Parts: sequence; structure tokens; C-alpha cells
Amino acid sequence: MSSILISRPALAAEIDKVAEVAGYLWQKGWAERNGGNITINITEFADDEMRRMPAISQPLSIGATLPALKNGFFYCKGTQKRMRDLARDPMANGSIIRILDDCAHYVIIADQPVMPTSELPSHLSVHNYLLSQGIPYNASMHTHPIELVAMTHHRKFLEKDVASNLLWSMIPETKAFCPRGLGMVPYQLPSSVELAESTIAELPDYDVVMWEKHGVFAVDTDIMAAFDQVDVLNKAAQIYVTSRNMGFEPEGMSPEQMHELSVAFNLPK
Ligand code: 2HA
Ligand code: ZN
Repeated sequence: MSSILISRPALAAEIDKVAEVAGYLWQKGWAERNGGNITINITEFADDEMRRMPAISQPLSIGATLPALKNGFFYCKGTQKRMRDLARDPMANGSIIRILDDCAHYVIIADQPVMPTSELPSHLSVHNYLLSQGIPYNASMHTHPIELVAMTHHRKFLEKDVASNLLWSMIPETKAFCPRGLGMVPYQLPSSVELAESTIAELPDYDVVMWEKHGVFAVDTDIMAAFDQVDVLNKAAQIYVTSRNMGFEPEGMSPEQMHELSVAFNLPK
């Protein structure tokens, strides 16, 4: 086991969860080649010894100044690394970074100088937003779920809450386990600051947002919870697609059934 994890079982357990989810993303066909990325705020596990660990990289630019991240620690999937490899060896396919005092640069501290994900500006900007709002979410995940991405190739589903309402009505668990629904971010260049900003603009209302014709971005308390939200949404999308393939438009649960469910499960909206 990696040296930083061996004396920190709680941190090791979080990294184990990342590896488990990375395996699911690959098995589901949502993580072709180096597709997708994961970052986890692990600052709560940073003891004094970890805080003193020397940098194993030069200071690197985040591409944004993020005041809420000062001296924070993150596990990040490595750029160009594959989820299927991360599933076997998370510390060789990702790294732990520390944000510097200027809140605009970071250094890698463990295990190897693996450069973080190309979507680092989006991921860290999102963590900065979550921390500044006092939202207790430690995980952010980006992946390419097939049926959900396919839906964003149709104008109708890009309108606010059209996809959410359709997906919720496919199977009752969807609204129960993804109660805030699915936000929509119009197409932006991958890795761009504009994509990060548009994502953050949706987070006051949604835990999961679609990046048009690209993928989903999800946040939650831990990586397993973020994965579960995307998994239930994509399951609903698969039921929709399967019905269409069987030659009919699915009926969907009725407004009365949706209302009854929302009351019974004490759900918003
Ligand atoms: O990191 O999916 O959007 C690979 C990607 C970028
Ligand atoms: Zn992507």
C-alpha cells in the first residue's frame, strides 16, 4: 500500500471507494480511454505530518484563484489516466495535491508526480463553491453515461427540467434518490473556465448537471453517493430508450403519482 495511506486507514477507505467507483464507470461503458475524472476533498484527513510532507512537483497553476481552498488537500485522477487502471491502482493513476497559500497554485505531495485531470479548473472551482457555501460535499465526478449523453443531442431535452421530469417519471426511485433532478449546461469546450462557471451556476439547484453532448458532472458527500445519483438517472434514461426501441413513447408516471411520491418521500418541488 502507498505510504501516505498506510498510517491513515480513514483516508485509505476513501481512496478505496474511488477505485471501486472507477471500476463501475469502466464496466458501465461510461469511461472510454481516459474519459471522466474524479476529485475528492480529503482535507479532513490531513494531520500535521501530512501537512508537512514535501512537494514532489513544482508549484503548478490551477488557472483560477480559489480562496476557500487555501491549504486544502485533494485526491485527483491523473490526466490521460484510465478509470480501468485507476480501479486497480488509484495512487499510480492519480495523486494527492495541496493548495498553496496564494490559492492559485498547488503542489503534488504523493505518491508519484502524476499530473491531475484536465478538468482540474472545473473540479477545484466546484469544491471552492461547495466550501464557500458550507455544503458538506467532498466528492466531484465527471463521466460519460451513454443514454444521458444521447438525450442531450435532442433540443427538447436541453430545456430546463424537461429531462428531469421525464426521467423522474420512468421509475419511482429516480426522484427518491435524485431529488434535485438534472441540470443542463449548454455545450462548452472541455476543460474550459466557461464550462466550470456554467457548472457552478447550476449547483444551487442541482447535484447532477449534464454537459451537453459530453457527459455529467455530479457532486455529493462521497464518491459512492455521487455515483449512485448518476446511476439512477442513467437507469431511468435506459428505460426511456428501451421503451422507444420497443416502438412506443413510454407513458411515464402520472402527475398524481409523482405528487403522491413527493409527499410520501418528503421530496422537494
Ligand atoms: O478527462 O472526460 O472531459 C477526460 C474527460 C474530459
Ligand atoms: Zn469528459
